[in-house]
Amino acid sequence: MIRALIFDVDGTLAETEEGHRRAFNAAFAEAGLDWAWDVELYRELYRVSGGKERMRRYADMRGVSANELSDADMAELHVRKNAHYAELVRAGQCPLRPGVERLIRASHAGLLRLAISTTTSRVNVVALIEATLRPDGLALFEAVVSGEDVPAKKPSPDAYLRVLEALALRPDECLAFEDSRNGLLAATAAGLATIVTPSLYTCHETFDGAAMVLPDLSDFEPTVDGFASQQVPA
Ligand code: XBP
Ligand code: MG
Repeated sequence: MIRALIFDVDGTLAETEEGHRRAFNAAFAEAGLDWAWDVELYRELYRVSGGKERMRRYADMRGVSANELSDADMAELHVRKNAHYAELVRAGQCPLRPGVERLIRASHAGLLRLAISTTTSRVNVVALIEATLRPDGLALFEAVVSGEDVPAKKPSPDAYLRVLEALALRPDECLAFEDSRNGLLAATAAGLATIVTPSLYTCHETFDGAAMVLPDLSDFEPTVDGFASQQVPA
């Protein structure tokens, strides 16, 4: 019996990565760095989960050492980047994907429990949910596990295991929603059946092991013992 739905954030609730990419670039320019991430480069960097980790990978690619750009510098850049991201989100630049609000509200009204498992930072989760799921937003979710809450980011299952622990449910009592291969690997490693809706930065990935791959959640229905959708799988 399905008792809870667990959602990834970036790419799954909303197409956020263009917002993150633009916010990174704004923070780089503000800091006087000659770094500019275009779509092609960001697609490559996106394989690294986590904004700080992604910046460190790029610094390595450019041969910029940790002496030149310390972890504290990275953390400061990331705070600025997240501030730019919050501004974009508040300006309506990252609306929810089709079917997401309907599914969340119908499930909540139908007494399914809801949770979030993400590798993004908590401030970004809060900014997105407050801007898009008004007025109750975060109160709809019983557990929110974000990047800083776990030792390892996706594809590690840590964020999903932490959610299951918080909900005190078994994996077969929950469904996970993801948009990326790293997210799918994390959810399946935690034992969860996973619905994948590929997004802008993940549509070229492969999703072996997904319970279902759909273009979006516009007609997705959780049922007592599973789920249904009339859409042609992606
Ligand atoms: C996606 C990510 C994040 C975002 C940027 O996380 O990998 O790193 O790209 O956010 P998910 P931060 O799909 O699990 O939500 O800069 O806060 O890391
Ligand atoms: Mg995602």
